[in-house]
Parts: sequence; structure tokens; C-alpha cells
Amino acid sequence: MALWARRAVRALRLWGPGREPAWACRPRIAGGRTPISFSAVVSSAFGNGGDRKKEKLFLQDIAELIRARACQRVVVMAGAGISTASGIPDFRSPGSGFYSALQHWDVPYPEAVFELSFFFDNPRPFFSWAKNLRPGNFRPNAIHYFLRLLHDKGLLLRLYTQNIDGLERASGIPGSKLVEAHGSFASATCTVCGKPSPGEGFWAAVMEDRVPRCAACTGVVKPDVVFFGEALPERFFLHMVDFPTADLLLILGTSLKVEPFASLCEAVRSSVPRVLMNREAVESCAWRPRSRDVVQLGDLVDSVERLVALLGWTEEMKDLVQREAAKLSGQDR
Ligand code: CNA
Repeated sequence: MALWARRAVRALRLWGPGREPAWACRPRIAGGRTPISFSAVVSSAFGNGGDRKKEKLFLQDIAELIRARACQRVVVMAGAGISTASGIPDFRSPGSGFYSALQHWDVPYPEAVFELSFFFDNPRPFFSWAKNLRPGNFRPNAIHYFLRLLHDKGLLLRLYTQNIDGLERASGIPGSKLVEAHGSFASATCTVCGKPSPGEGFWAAVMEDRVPRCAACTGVVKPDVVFFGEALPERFFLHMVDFPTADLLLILGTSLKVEPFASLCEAVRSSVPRVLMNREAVESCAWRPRSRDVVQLGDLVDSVERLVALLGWTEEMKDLVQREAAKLSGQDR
């Protein structure tokens, strides 16, 4: 069997035996450090010498690996936390997250809003949430543009996003580089006859607090976002080749609570550095860390700006953000 296929099979056994116990290696919470040489960084990152389990990696090391093109097949896993700076609440942040705002609705538990059985019974809480997410309502932020810059520099192998706000596309990242694992609001389909519904009619109904209905059969129309229990888009299976061949994994703004997406973070090779940037340490990066994990806690925009500065890309980022903001403003006129 080809090497990539063997790795893909291994990637599917996401909870296979043989991983290091949590106490064997702690996550590396980034902070001040004495810089080490580039060769030491590459060596520690990819195990070309020394006892690599003892080598710590920091954000600066990751920047050096990218600058030296020792990492040029970067896979990104993104969640709602990359869009909060654009003004879109995430789900689980206490106080500001959508799940905290659900007391106005008669919802048995927060996740029910995204379950088909509840949706068929009462689609209004979902559409009330969807209203805010109509295309064009929000703009990409510095995090989206950092990912765009990774693409422009030929470093982005693929961006796997759980987000359905379309801001990755809006930032100029082409569809071929994207896996919108939980679908998007770009299209909608009748839940009864399966007919695609034209966007204008759908959004007109949602904006007027009406449940959108199919013109052909009057069934409820649902945007093509993935509800709990629904199949993920076929493109999701690209992970079987992307993750085993990645040389850096960035995990940005996600609680890693939703499967099967969350377990992808286990699917990169064990020698591949994983960088988690989030407010808090999450899931396996917290309780089953790998020796080459870098955990950068705090506000994501700050963390990304720090990485951009370490990469020496600050001016390029500013230019890109200005150019793209002007383009989007032009489209609004
Ligand atoms: P989540 O469970 O709400 O987790 C978000 C994570 O991001 C949390 O760990 C937060 O602490 C963290 N976070 C939020 N803002 C920041 C910030 N500024 N800096 C650093 N960390 C931050 O959301 P997930 O994406 O993990 O859950 C998957 C769900 C959420 C998917 O099915 C999405 O469709 C769904 N969702 C998407 C959007 C969107 O498209 N923008 C918005 C809300 C929910």
C-alpha cells in the first residue's frame, strides 16, 4: 500500500492505541525564551537529531520554520473563534456565545437548534440565528487575511473550517483551498422535495422573520449547512490525503467539541508541529498533548499579529488588509 494510503488509513483510526500518556509531555504555553538556532529548530521539529521529545517549540520556532520553508504544507483547522473579531458570536464563549443567548427561545438544550428533529418541529430559533449571518453582513478580519497571506505565499495546503459565514472565501482564499466542513449559507435546499432554492427568495423570507418555503412544494427550505447527525460534504474526505502529508497544523479559534471535525487534529504525523491559538487550551491539546505542540493562549487577533510580526509579514499584511477592505467597500457602493 502506498505511504499516503497507509497514513490515510491510520488517520481514520483517530483513537488508535499507542499514543503518549498526558503526563509524558505537556503543551508548550508560549512565552519569553532564549532564541535557538534554526538548525536546532528544524532538528527538534522533525526529529533529525537529539532527543526530540525534550525539545520545546515556541511560536518563534514555528515562524522560523515557515520562513525557512521547512514548513510549506500548512493545514489549518478553524472554528467560530476566527470570526468573533468580525462581530459574529461563537457558540460556547460564556456570556457572548450564541448558546448563552438562547434563553429567549423555547429550546430544550442549545445544540437542539442545529438538530433536524427540532428544526422540523420549530425552525424559528435557527432562522433567527441565521438572519444575522446573511452574506455580506460581516467582513473578514486580520485572521482571515493572515490565512489568505499563507495562501498567497504558496504555503496553504488546505483550510478546513467549521464556519458557515463564508468569510474565508470573502478574504480571497479560493474554493480549491477550502473545505467548508459544516457547509455554508451560499445555497439552500427544500427539505421535502430536495429542490435548490434561489438565494433571494430564501433571504427575503428570513429577513422578514418568515420560515422560507419551497416555491414548488411549500416544504421548509434549509440552508446547506450541516446539522448534527447529517453527512459532511464530500470534500471533507480530502483530509485523508491532506493531514498525513501536512508539515504544520494550525488550530485556530475552536473548542474542538464537534466530531468528526475535532479529531482531525490527531491525523497529522506525530513529528508535525501543531499550533493551537485560542482563548483556552482545548481537548487533546490540553489533556493529551504532543511534545511538539505549541499552545498560544489569548485573543486570536493578538496571537496572529504576533506570529505575523515574527514572520516579518506585518507590512504585507497591512497592504493586503487595506487593498481588500477597499475592494469590499467598492462592492458595497
Ligand atoms: P465554539 O464551540 O463556539 O468555540 C469557539 C472557540 O473559539 C472557543 O474555544 C473560544 O474560547 C474561542 N474564541 C472565540 N473568540 C476568540 C478570540 N477572539 N480569541 C481567541 N479565541 C477565541 O465554536 P467551534 O467552531 O469550535 O464549534 C463548531 C461549530 C460552531 C460549527 O459547527 C460552526 O458552524 C459553529 N459556528 C460558526 C460560526 C461562524 O460561522 N462564524 C459562528 C458560531 C458558531
